[in-house]
This record gives sequence, C-alpha cells and structure tokens, in this order.
Amino acid sequence: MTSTSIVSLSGGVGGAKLSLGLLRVLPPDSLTVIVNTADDFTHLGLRIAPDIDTTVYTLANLVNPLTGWGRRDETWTFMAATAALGGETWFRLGDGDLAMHVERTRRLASGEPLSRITADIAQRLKIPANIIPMTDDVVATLVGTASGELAFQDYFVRQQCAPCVTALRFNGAESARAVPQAIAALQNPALAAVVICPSNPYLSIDPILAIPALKASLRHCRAPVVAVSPLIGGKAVKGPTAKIMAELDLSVSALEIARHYAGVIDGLVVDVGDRHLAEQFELPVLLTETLMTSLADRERLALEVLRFAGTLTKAGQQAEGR
Ligand code: FO1
Repeated sequence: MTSTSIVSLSGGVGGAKLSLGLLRVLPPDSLTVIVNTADDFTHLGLRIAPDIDTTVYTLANLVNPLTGWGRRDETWTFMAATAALGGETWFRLGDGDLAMHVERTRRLASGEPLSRITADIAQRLKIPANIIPMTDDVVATLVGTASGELAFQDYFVRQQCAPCVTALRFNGAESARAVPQAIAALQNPALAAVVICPSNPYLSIDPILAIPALKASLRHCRAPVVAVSPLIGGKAVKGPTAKIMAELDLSVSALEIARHYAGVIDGLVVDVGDRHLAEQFELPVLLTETLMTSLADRERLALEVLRFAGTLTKAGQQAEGR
C-alpha cells in the first residue's frame, strides 16, 4: 500500500479524462479507478467493455483524442470488410481495438474474471494505476422508453440517445458482487479521497452505486467523497446527461446533481458557469472551471479536487470518533 491512496469512480470519456489528471498529479500506484461495466455487451460474438477500454486507452495515452473512445491512429479494415459482407457496422470496432475484444473474450471464455484480465492488460500497457471493473458479474443497463426497454448500446450508439428515457434499470446489480480489490481500496486506511468523476450520474455512476457492497463501502469509507458536476452553465459538455435529466422531469442544474448524490458525497465541485447557484447548496462546494480540453486542464482540475477534498470533514466523522 502507498502512503496516500485515491479512488475515482468513473464511466467512459469524461471520467477517464479526470482520472488521467489524477494519475498525472499523484505518485505512481496511488490511484484506483473503479469503472462502470453496465454498458458492457456481447457484439459480433465479442465481449465489449467500453468504459474499461476507454479508461485503459486514456491512461495508457492510446485513446483516440477525437472521439474519446477507441484507439488513436486506428485503421478500419475489419469494419469495411464487415460492411462489404452485409454485416453489422453500427458499433464501430477498429482493427487495433478489435485485439482488445478478441483477447478479453478468449480469456473470459477460459474462466478468468474481467478484473484479472483488466489488471493484466493495464500492467502490460504500463499504466501505473489500478483499473478495477465494478464487478466481475454481468450487470446490464436497460433504458426504458415509450416503446419498451432498450439495451444500453442500442439506445446510446445505434439510436444516438434519440429515444425519450422514461426509466433506467441496472439488471443484475442487486445481486452483483463487488470486486474485492475495489472494496479493499475503499477500506484502505491510507485512503485520502474518493472522487466521483464528471461522468453521467444516471448512466455511468448509478450502476456502480447500485452494487450494494460498493454503495455501503462508499458510505462507510473514512475519506471524504467529492463529486464533480458534469454540468457547465446548466448544460452537459458532451453526451445525454442534460437530455436525460429533462426527460426524467429533473431540473437540469448542479443543485439536482447535489441532490442526486446526497448521502454519498461530502462535497461537490461545480463549474464557475453555475456560480449563481452557489448560495443554494447544502454541502461544501468548490467553484472552478471544470471543462477539460487540454492535459493541463485535467491536471489542474485534479489538483483542485484533491485540495478541496483535503479541506472536507467526512460527514459523521466527529460524531463517530473516526
Ligand atoms: N460510441 C459511439 O458513439 N459509436 C461507436 O461506434 C462506438 C464504438 C465503440 C467501440 C469500442 C468501445 O470501447 C467504445 C465504443 N463507443 C462507441 C463508445 C461507447 O460505447 C460509449 O461511449 C459508452 O458506452 C458510454 O460511456
């Protein structure tokens, strides 16, 4: 165990950006990223774990900077050949990326858990952080719409988040076991902060919180838990966060993000674009620029989040004498 340990909870693109910032400002091997796996699915016979791969590629500096997912300098021969045969091309798998899915599928079929495969791949790609799937069990996000439930990637990629969301459900989460290393990271006496990345709270962070053992460990961990609001000026930077909030009849506001995470977080990082709300929060708030365009932005935000966490008292800590 290192002297200071930080845990981040993350979905895909936005979360991986802040995790990279944290990785770069922390000593090696002090960051543990617990990643959503409820977006995972089986496609063309391959087991795809998009948020794990986005995290791995981002932290290994291999990610495609234009999309935020997949590999940089990718080639698309497999997709072109699949199209020519009349196969499915709505979910784009690049040639280099394909190796990840083939290798993961092979190892899963031989009985290895996703967590061990992910840890091994991270080590081979020389990532000085622990990347841990939220569970080795199968959990799947189902998106409720007026015309029935959709599988997550059908909603997100094939239909480009166009259907109106009426409900979200994380099939299998109730009985899913957390990966023991994730629980150990949250119980580590050297844990200094837990950072909930600015991933979509409803699609990417809620599946993690839906795993009973993870939610309980988060509630009881000795370190402050800080979330970064994914909204800037009441709008989502990328992706359907604001659209989903509106569809679920929630106010599209950082105040709603604070309400959503109530009971889990001890502080919230809010963009300066939402400073007019500052007086209304009922928990400590750090106002800063949260847009992460450059690497320098990610590092600065990571440092500010860690400093902010250092100023927070864990709710109930004094009363319980911890
Ligand atoms: N997102 C897309 O919008 N279109 C794609 O074709 C696509 C392919 C893809 C392949 C591998 C992978 O790891 C991720 C991929 N993503 C794609 C991203 C991904 O499915 C979503 O961003 C996440 O599930 C949401 O976090």
